[in-house]
Amino acid sequence: MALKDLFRGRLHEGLASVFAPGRKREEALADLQEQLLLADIAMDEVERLTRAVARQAAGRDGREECLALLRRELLALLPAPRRPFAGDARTVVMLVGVNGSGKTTSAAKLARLCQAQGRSVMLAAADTFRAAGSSQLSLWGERLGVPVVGGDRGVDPGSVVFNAVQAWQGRSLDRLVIDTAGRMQSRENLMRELEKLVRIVARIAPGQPAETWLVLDASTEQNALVQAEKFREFSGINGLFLAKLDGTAKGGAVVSIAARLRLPVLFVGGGEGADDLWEFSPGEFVDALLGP
Ligand SMILES: Nc1nc2c(ncn2[C@@H]2O[C@H](COP(=O)(O)OP(=O)(O)OP(=O)(O)O)[C@@H](O)[C@H]2O)c(=O)[nH]1
Ligand SMILES: [Mg+2]
Repeated sequence: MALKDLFRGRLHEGLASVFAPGRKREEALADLQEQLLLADIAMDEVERLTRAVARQAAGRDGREECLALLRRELLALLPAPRRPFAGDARTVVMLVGVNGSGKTTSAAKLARLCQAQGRSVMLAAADTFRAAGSSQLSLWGERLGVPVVGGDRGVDPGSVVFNAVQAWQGRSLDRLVIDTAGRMQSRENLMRELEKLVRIVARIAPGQPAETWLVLDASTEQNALVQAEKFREFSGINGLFLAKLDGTAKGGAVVSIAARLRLPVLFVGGGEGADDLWEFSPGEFVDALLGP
């Protein structure tokens, strides 16, 4: 399944009338603004997009031409994509985020992807906060046949991370995916703990974690910016994992999030199964947003 089949924006329905031939310019632009807002793109980006289209669309009135303009402007808002798993560099990935955003499921999906790519992978269950935190990932590990390093509830997550990185190195595995406990970005002590986890990884494996991704729930992303700023401060995120895109018809919020954070969206989660993972492609995403 392609990304555009997972997520179907409704933008095209409204756009048909916006770009109808013979429409008054002001009316059309006001409509365009409304349609973009309905797609969940935030006001700042909507204004940028509308301004850009207005500027360039002067003198042109073809629907196709205006759509192409909008498509190009939407693409320009999204940071250039990156392919974190393209090479064969040994990589530690750390997943961080608020409670329930989809970290554990996403860790399993990434492990599955590594397997599909023929890479050896290990999972680290550094969520020792909740009783079920570690066992949830262990279950995934069993199902997928991927080794999991974990710890009982209440164990210092730092020690789990320490053991996991050592085991990963000792066994010369390609990738290690570390699942961390969900935490509110406003809880300073929990954020400090995350900072410590990153330091532990770096001490044992210099240069790692090469990837630290903020897992965002695509359907409840209102405060994604605040989240991202805090997580960036404490754990240096360099990419976004957008989970639960299947649960929203709106997806336009992705545009605002990625544009403002200047962080590339790397993967998209679209279901509760291990195979429900998509590599993010700005082009495909914008096509899905615009619709057929
Ligand atoms: N539909 C859908 N559900 C998802 C997706 N990713 C995760 N979920 C579901 O969302 C819920 C929370 O997912 P988890 O992976 O446990 O989230 P988490 O971030 O690890 O949660 P905490 O560890 O409690 O912070 C579960 O019911 C998952 O099955 C997705 O891409 N699509
Ligand atoms: Mg979890």
